[in-house]
Amino acid sequence: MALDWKTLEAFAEHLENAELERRAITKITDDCPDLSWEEAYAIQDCIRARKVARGVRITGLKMGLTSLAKMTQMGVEDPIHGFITDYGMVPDGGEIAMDALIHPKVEAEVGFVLKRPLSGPGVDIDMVLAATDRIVPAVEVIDSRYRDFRFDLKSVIADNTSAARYVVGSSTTPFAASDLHRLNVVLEKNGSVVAEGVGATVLGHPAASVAMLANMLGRKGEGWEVPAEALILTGGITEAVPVARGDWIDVRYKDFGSVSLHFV
Ligand code: OOG
Ligand code: MG
Repeated sequence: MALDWKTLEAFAEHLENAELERRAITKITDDCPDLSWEEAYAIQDCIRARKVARGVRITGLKMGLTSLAKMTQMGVEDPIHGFITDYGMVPDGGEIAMDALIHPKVEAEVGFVLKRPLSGPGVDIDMVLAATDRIVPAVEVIDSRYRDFRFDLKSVIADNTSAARYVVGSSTTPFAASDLHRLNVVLEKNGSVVAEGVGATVLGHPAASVAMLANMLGRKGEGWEVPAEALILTGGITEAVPVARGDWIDVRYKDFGSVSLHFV
């Protein structure tokens, strides 16, 4: 790595302050055009360490940009991963304060909880399904710290993949994890359908996203794995939909469950 720890830490502080002070900033690669993938993830790891040092609990991991719709929307080509926190968790039907966010968007996702950890290389869909404890309908609220959500892949990795809030829904019907590629999802804003999608949009099958995460973490090195008992968000099935104060979001997952939230 060309950048020393002091510089990486300074970028992490800059990005985390933007989150905490709800301030949009210019992308990291404007200041540092030669940033490497390793350095981008190292900045994300610094942000994580800063939060953990203040007592924040890491509740899970997330994949991002796993669907063609999202890759096209953001103009990027590869999936990325980040982490989610205890303070990001909002109960189903709960309120999300606009005051604490910059320019939030919502996306329908599927969450996995594993019963045993997985680490690559060589993890495939079948291994993920065999290690799955349960699946849950979930909505992610992303909130890029970059002005107008304008970033490149390395900048968004450093910014913990725009992670902000998430809601886990109630599952009304036991849905087979192996059938998730057939899951139909409808996202409504204030009673009107604004986005629709099917599970296969996520790398062909949402379990493939968990497999890819395990393989990416395996490459990262010793001790990195998809943990058991944590929530793993597999990436947006729908494109991300901007929200404003007063909006009600309802996401219906056919034969699976639903999630609702209110922006106040
Ligand atoms: C990056 C985060 C993408 C997803 O599910 O695709 C993401 C962004 O679009 O700001 O969370
Ligand atoms: Mg997401």
